[in-house]
Amino acid sequence: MERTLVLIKPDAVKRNIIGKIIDIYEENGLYIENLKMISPTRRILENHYDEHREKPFFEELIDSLSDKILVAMIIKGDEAISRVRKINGATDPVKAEEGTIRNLYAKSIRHNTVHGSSDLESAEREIRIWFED
Ligand code: IDP
Ligand code: MG
Repeated sequence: MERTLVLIKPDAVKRNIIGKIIDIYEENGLYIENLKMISPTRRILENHYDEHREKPFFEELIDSLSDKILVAMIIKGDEAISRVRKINGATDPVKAEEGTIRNLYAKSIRHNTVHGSSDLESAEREIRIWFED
């Protein structure tokens, strides 16, 4: 069993579709191991998105998420990391495959509804940030 960190971003919380999103993971045989709602500080978000510090969209990304309610979850299952990424779809919803969460629900590349860890090292790091710090 593998564990990954998933965020249901504020754009989805605001639109009242938390349940629809969680249902998609569960229908795909993945399990919610832990779940909480949280308004993250800039410090948490800057740590979470550390790899993007030099990107032009970094400040706006942090601003768009800080102090807004989102859902943080640990999702587990066989190959949970890559399966969640596939279920989420491409970062840019225009490029997201049909039936993926971002294809169904995301409004833009920035407000793209969900986050899923990209690999094992990131998953462990992100689970620590959101659930163990
Ligand atoms: P990912 O969420 O699919 O792993 P990343 O490239 O790691 O995508 O980017 C992290 C987050 O930063 C994205 O989910 C999205 O919210 C935002 N983002 C990525 N690229 C852009 C962009 O070109 N403009 C604005 N926001 C972006
Ligand atoms: Mg990423």
